[in-house]
Amino acid sequence: MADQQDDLRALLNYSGEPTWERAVAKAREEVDRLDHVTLNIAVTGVTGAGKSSFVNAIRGLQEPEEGSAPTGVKVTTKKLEEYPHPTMPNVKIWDLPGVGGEQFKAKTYMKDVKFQTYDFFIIVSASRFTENDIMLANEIKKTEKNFYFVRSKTDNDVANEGRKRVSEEATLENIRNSCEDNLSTFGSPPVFLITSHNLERFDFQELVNTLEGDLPDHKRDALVMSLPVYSKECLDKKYSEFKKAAWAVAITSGGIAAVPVPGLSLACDVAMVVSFLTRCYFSFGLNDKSLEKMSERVNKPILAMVRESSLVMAIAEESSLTTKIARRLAVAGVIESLCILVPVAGNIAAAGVSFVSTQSVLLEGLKELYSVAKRVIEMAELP
Ligand SMILES: Nc1nc2c(ncn2[C@@H]2O[C@H](COP(=O)(O)OP(=O)(O)OP(=O)(O)O)[C@@H](O)[C@H]2O)c(=O)[nH]1
Ligand SMILES: [Mg+2]
Repeated sequence: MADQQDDLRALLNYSGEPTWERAVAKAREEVDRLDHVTLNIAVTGVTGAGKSSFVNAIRGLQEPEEGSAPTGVKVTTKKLEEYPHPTMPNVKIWDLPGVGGEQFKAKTYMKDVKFQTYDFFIIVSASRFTENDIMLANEIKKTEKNFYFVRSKTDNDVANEGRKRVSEEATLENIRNSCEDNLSTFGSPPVFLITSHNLERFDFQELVNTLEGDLPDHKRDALVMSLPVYSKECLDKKYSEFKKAAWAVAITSGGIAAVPVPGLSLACDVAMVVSFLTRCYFSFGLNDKSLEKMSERVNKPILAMVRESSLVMAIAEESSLTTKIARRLAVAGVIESLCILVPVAGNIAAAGVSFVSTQSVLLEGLKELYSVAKRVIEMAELP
């Protein structure tokens, strides 16, 4: 009885709601949002600006990987292409041709690309922003959507100037000044200097911080969860988003919201726990594909190290069948390893302790995945 009281108190506390019913309703809403929130990012700019490379970079893909946008030195993006995120299909990045081509005239551009679809626009340039870019920014402004100027290929400039013994700081300063001049008729908005080959360099984090500040809460969560892991700061943000969501998943999982049923021994509970941790696993970049890429990039055997975690291994076995199937296949093996990880999970028998216990399983599982992901970042020597 005392346990049930504690449980209820904890549940109300996490939800911030005064009653059980309202807490459960809010939890369902949060979980639903986690599953269904959409985010549509439009990337535009002149031919060769680096749009497709940027689209790939923010989806954590590299050409010629399956699902990546084709890039190259000849004109490759002629029509608008939709690229769903590889593990979060509701997050879509749209590779749009720049204004000024045969099919995309400035006057009708916004209508032609169905501007209502997008949450915001990224205008990419590899050098100066053109008249067309500025015209486009003006058109976007009229629709009250947000847009951001991104200067790509900064790595090339730093390397080229470096050969002339110009420091990185001086080069970045020069590019920034020249972009500001270039956009002076537009009130010199901020320009984010990036390289699609290494998101951890230059202003990419600044861009993400700015987007986060401008997006509504649920869209911001989708952005944070979907970005590839390129730095410890980025991983920490993801960890804190997932931690924030754990209470809602714990309430919604299985019987707690309905009739009293045994906690983790029930398939639906298990399915939700597996599904939540599988989502974290992908978001933290712990899946084989991401790790292989990382290992190759830094030339270190990261994959082998990560496989020392029994939880990661258990999820890896399930998730090879995709998250959706893992959700249905609440295989006991995964939960066994969770139980080893979290002793309390083994004791879940009564519905009365279900919330606190399920939540602690989620949080402990999450912590384990986070600590493995953090070791990956350290090993890869990312900032
Ligand atoms: N060094 C460097 N090269 C880049 C970067 N972004 C793109 N590139 C290269 O620039 C070329 C053009 O890049 P794309 O991403 O295909 O450019 P795009 O804007 O999609 O081009 P179109 O589809 O033809 O309009 C490719 O060879 C890329 O590898 C970058 O940040 N740094
Ligand atoms: Mg392209």
